[in-house]
Amino acid sequence: HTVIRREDYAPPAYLIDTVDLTFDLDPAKTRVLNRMRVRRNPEAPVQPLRLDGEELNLARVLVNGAGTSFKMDGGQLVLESLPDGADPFELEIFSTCAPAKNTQLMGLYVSQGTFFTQCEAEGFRRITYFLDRPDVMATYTVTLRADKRQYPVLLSNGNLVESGDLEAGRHYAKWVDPHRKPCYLFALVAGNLVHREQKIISRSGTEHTLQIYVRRGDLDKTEHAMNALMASIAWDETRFGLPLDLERFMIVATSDFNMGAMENKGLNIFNTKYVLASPATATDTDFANVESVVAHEYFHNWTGNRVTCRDWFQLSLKEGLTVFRDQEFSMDMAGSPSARAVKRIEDVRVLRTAQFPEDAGPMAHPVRPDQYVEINNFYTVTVYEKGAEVVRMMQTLVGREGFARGLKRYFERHDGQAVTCDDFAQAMADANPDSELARLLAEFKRWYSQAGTPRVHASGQHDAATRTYTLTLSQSCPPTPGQPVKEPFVIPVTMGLLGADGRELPLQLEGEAQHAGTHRTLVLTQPSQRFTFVGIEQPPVPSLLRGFSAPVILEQDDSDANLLTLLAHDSDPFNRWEAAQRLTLRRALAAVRAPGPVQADVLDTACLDALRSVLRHPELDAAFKELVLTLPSETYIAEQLDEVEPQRIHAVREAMRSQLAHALHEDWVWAYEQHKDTGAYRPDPVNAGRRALAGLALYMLCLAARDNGNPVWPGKTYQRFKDAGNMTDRFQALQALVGSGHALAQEALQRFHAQFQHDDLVLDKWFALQAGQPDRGGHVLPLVKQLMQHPDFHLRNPNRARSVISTYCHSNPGAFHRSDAAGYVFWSERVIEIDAFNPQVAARLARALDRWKKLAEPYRSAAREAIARVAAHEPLSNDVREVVTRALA
Ligand code: B3K
Ligand code: ZN
Repeated sequence: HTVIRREDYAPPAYLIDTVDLTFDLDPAKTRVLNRMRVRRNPEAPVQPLRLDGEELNLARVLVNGAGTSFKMDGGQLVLESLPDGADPFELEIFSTCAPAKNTQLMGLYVSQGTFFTQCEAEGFRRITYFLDRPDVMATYTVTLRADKRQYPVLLSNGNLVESGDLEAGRHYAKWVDPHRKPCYLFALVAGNLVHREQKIISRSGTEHTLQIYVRRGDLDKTEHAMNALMASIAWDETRFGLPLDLERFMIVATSDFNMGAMENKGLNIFNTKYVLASPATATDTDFANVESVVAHEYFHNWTGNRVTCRDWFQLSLKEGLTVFRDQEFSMDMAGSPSARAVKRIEDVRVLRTAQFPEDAGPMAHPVRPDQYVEINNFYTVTVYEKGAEVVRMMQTLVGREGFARGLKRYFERHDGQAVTCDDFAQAMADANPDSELARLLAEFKRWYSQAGTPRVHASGQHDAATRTYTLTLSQSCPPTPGQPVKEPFVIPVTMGLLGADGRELPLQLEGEAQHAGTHRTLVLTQPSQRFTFVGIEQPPVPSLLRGFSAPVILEQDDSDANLLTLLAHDSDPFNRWEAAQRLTLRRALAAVRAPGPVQADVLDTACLDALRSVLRHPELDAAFKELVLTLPSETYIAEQLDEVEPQRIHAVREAMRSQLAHALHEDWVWAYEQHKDTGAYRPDPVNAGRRALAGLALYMLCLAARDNGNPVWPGKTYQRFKDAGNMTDRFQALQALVGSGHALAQEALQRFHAQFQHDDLVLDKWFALQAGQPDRGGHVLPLVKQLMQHPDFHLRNPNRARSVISTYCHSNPGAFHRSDAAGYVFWSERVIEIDAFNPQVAARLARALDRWKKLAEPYRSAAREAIARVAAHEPLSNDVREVVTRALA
């Protein structure tokens, strides 16, 4: 398999100005007529035209209406004798494909009788021969022809210009997309769908039609997505002055989709999971996800579609930036500072539990990778979430207004172009010439080129005689594959200093004429730097990396007393939460490292008291309390250790949970009673936070009941499960019963299945809850195998496969890492089985053993063996091969 390198980028030999596609849709054999206006690229040397194609049957190639000679080379269609000169010529290609046989869900495929497409990154070549690369931008005219009864709705990008009946019960629709676009943004949908419609008038006074297409029966679950879409449109206009540039904007939902959603121009295609939501079937988390994914895809309309990527190495240009934008949108929607902080904490949790491990493992790559075998493997948390952090640091360095200026400059310069991450950073810097970003641009861009999570070590020294406090910050970054040595990063460290009484101190650096308030950003650029604050009477409590101002690991050996002060008083809610995480993490690590069996008293009284005061705090929001009272995850604990014993980590965390459940019993009762009623269901952050805290309380009460055999709380929980007025309350109750292993869980699970067996998305939750439950003596793996035999289990449906298999392999370390290696054997069998029909889903699953080198024996050897078994299997997709090869390297 070939390695594609960023440094090998060359402009395309030809340009395609217009594409006129005609589809005769038929699941078994779809005929595609592709007529393009093509011309030589004056910027490229003269060379043959090589068109990409995959699993196509080629019938005819005409140049300016006449037959031409061509050859095939490794799937590419090569045309050597094309007209000389700069004049455009017409290239017509006729081919067929088989959508019903397309199990990869890339290109044109059929899901439950409806045609869908997925073209990003390289799926368009599975529809027709083309220059399948993002820097070839064309305008598209698309004619769809299909049986009218089976496929009454025919959609493509842009505007509908014509439609009508044809003979033999067929009909047609013709769509014209006025915007030039790369082919990865092409889409079509044909099927029997219904839609919700909304007309809106934008600030400039133009009317737009918004539509959401779903299967009959799902229409009542589209209101939330429509509201999210309208809110996104309004937000992008207000915050960044970016209007909707389409008369018509459509979202279509499908239940067979490899990922979350796709930003095709004017015709977004979504996994049903991120469109459909009703109080009875979706949880608060689902509602929040729908809102943020709708927003994300909508924001791509500017960041991705109007300005796109020159090549796929620049993926973070659109993804990092668009994730940043959807995060900011969700924070602005959340409203209060505390609700914003909750969103920030959730995002940082994802970064730390998914991206940090990636950055420390065999798949580590820079935000802008240098090479890949299969681009689909690089739609990663690094490109997305770390990429968003890089954009966020730019905003920190230039300020909120400076950032909006930079974005404006970016569009002024690059609208309609396919550009690079350098172009984005340059526009940001040029629009803010006096900023730290402009001054340090070359060094800052190391965030794009160097992989690995930097470590920042902080130590402070108070000098009573001079009333100064000197903070020393040092940075280092471990080697990653292909990058043994790193240059220093530009690290914005937002911080404050607290007095022992919790009051914020004025921050004045040596040499400064006056203090700059109690909150500021230090910029670390060297391997080590000292910052001396003056006028500091007493040893202060440092609050560093506020709001998680950089994606780094902060090493700070400050006292428990300092952490308790921060937890009680820090004005930065992120660091307040962080203090609790560090306190409990410290104790977890001590218990994991201690010799002998895991002790029951992992948490000490001081720690429990501190957590109790947060839970009982009169002013803090419920959502925030829930986050503070949630212990660091097993994955996060594992990342802190050089050698990982998953069973022991699981046991320690369970011991801590059980301690929390017992020691705070009265407080959990109080919390449950205070927060259990949220009235008529609304998915806003305040109500969702109350439900989250009530849910955690119920879980804790069931855990305590498990140990003391008291049936009262499990009984109440079962009652709540039955009577719940919304899915959040119902599912939390079910989780509490299943998670605490109570006998009532079986009954509840059966009842839940009977009630929701016709709702795929709810069934996914039902499967996932069981596959993700805490292991008791190894019972989860046999259960997972049993679930795969369930009549409602469908391996080929990505959502369903993930709900059981990925949940078990990725999200249940205590059950997956078995000393008999049976979890790994199961994993290898599933990777191979799924790879045979859907390489993208298989490759994601293949990453569950990324961190095998950290495992203690016997896990480590068993994991290596399992990976080697996958690697040795023939045939294997490029996708899975790349993942396992890198894992074994
Ligand atoms: N751009 C798509 C992801 C496509 C993934 C292709 N393997 C969704 C998104 O990031 O918005
Ligand atoms: Zn995206």
